[in-house]
Amino acid sequence: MNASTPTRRSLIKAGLATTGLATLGAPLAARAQATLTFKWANNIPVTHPSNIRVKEAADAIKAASGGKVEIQIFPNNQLGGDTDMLSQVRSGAIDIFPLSGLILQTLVPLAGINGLAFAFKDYGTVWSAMDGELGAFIREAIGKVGLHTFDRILDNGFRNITTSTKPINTAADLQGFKIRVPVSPLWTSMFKAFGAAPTGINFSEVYSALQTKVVEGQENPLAIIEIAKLYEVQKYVSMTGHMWDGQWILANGRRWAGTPADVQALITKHVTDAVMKQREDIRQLNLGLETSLKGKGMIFNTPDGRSFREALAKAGFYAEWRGKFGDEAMAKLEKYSGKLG
Ligand code: X2X
Repeated sequence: MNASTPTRRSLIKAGLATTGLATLGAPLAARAQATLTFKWANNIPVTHPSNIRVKEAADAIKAASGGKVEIQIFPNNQLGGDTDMLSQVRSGAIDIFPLSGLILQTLVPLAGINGLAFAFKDYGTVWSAMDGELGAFIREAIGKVGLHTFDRILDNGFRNITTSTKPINTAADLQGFKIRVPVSPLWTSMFKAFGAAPTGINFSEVYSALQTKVVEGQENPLAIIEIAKLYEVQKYVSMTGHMWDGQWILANGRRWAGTPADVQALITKHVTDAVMKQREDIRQLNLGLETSLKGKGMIFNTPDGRSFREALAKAGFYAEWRGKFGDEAMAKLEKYSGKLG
């Protein structure tokens, strides 16, 4: 990691040298500028639409810049688990890193707000909120900790509970249940409120934690259950749809600020295109995932959401988080979700 520091510094210098007015509007490829390399890292397998579309974006950016702008992708936790990658994107060891808002919550408390249980009834509402006022409000908070956020958030999906032992039909089935949750205050709080025994584990360790039965279950969107092969170590899928989760694409703030405006524009354009295609890919995938996972031996059930909402309300979950997020933020969320709790 250290060996790359001088390179990055000189790249930033090279970048700054081209930000002068004289170069504005000059075609990228024609410029005598050093190659700008960006390290993009994430936590999911290379076959996930997030990685497929970002690879396409990287190829398009490279072609459009005549090879001068290169995005190197490190998928599947190659550079560490989420908690570690978050430190790396802050320090500049990683340049760009998509991360769940709920995990980012350890740094930006507000970024977890979209994960409040049962806030969104469908994707229409999710995109209105996240591409609208709620998303803008969250991005503003992220900007304050020295991270740049691209406007459009990647879809991860509505999350469902899987287990190796039993289907979850009502909140009572979660009593004492050993479940993995991502490392995030909201996630831990939610499953404690259900009466479960949650453990915060980075995704890099989830497969082995399930395999060795350190935990009995976990929760994730169907696309992740399929692509990360969690069906090999889990039997039941309970379609709780208890929250929607997405990944903000974060960039190191200094690196981004030191990137010439036209390179920023080029990257932003292709990253935005990639996100919109990724969302559509997940939509398409979702049409066939239940059938596909059933074919791999998973057993599905669709619980009534009522007992889960009641358990949360009774445990004071909504009241607690309303207090933490504050009235202004809750008003922005509830504009889309309706009154919660
Ligand atoms: O860690 C998870 O469960 C995952 C893959 O869904 C996230 O990125 C939050």
